[in-house]
Amino acid sequence: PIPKTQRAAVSDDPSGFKIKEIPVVQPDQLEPGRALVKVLYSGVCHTDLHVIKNEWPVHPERPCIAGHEGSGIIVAINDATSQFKVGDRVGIKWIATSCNECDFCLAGNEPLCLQAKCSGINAQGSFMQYCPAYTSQLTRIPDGLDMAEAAPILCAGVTVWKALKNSKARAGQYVCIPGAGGGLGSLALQYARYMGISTIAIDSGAEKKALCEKYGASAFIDFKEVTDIVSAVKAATPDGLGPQAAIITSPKPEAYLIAMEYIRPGGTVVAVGLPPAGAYVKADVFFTVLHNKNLVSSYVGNRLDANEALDIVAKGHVTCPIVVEPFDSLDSFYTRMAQGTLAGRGVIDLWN
Ligand code: 8ID
Ligand code: ZN
Repeated sequence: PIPKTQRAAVSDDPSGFKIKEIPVVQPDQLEPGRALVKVLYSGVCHTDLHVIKNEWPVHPERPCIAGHEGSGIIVAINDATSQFKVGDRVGIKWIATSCNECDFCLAGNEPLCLQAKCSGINAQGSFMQYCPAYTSQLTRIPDGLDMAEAAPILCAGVTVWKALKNSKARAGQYVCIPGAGGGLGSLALQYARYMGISTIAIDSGAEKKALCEKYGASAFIDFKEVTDIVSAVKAATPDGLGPQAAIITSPKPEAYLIAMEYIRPGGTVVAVGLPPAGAYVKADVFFTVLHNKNLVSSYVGNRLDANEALDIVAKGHVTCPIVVEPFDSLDSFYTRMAQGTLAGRGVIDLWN
């Protein structure tokens, strides 16, 4: 039976959020194109922290419920044309819905759809026990994949998988990952390894160093200890010319000031981390041209990217470095993330 009320992390104003008892949308109240998803686990992305702290130029429609790395089970559905049915294991992503008919959607670039809604911004996210999710962007979770491990793949995993593809780096080459000990970064190290790409990790502290080395990083550069990071990154490649690409997964602007300098001639910097407004990428124009360097960006991924990212985890090529704690730990996860003391990805258990 579906209960009348549920626990949800509701943000009424920019001061933060409270875990409250709120009504559950009942099956007969579900709007067309929606599925009621019983959320089991939700990853805690740094994006939710930026939004909660109100430090982005995009602000949520409050009251809002954040969370965009949800894994759960469909308990009701109001969509006769959907491939999904009650009982299916599904994921809730950052892109909550898209029109799937505009030029962007048709080209597989749903994140650019003008009708797209984002979980926690203008659609309810996964920090609630029963989410009335749009069916248009639900993701199927492969059989046998642990639901807690699946959760972070819905944002962190798909994002870095797509970013690595956008980097054009190939097997045998090197990629530098600033933020390598965090949620996105620790997955990026592993997707890169799966692609046959060597990694250079940048982050800070012994715990993150150990995590990065466990995931195959060929070098770890501590950004709080090393003063000349540019030289250290270049020196970590066999010929000293620098890595083919950098996937910037750091939420701080500093990482964007040096990446164009340390990538290899012909290489590519992929902007992924989203520091507060006012951060800039620094690129010396003369050497950007003479060394033919590229700057691209990567914004989550499409439905196929999500399926691929999950499939790679389901097959055991990537493991999700999760720290699972009860729903009440959400605030504490934010604190640890803000302090930079959380290695891997925090995941909340909505039912504990
Ligand atoms: O689609 C996208 N582009 C997308 C998708 C999902 C998330 C972008 N993001 C953005 C988030 O909004 C956030 O800005 O990616 C960034 C990283 O998200 P995350 O992985 O969820 O954050 P985290 O788990 O806190 O990890 C960040 C790591 O960066 C390190 C920290 O120590 C932490 O381990 N770090 C910091 I803070 N400053 C650094 C620096 N200067 C740094 N690492 C290297 N250099
Ligand atoms: Zn995210």
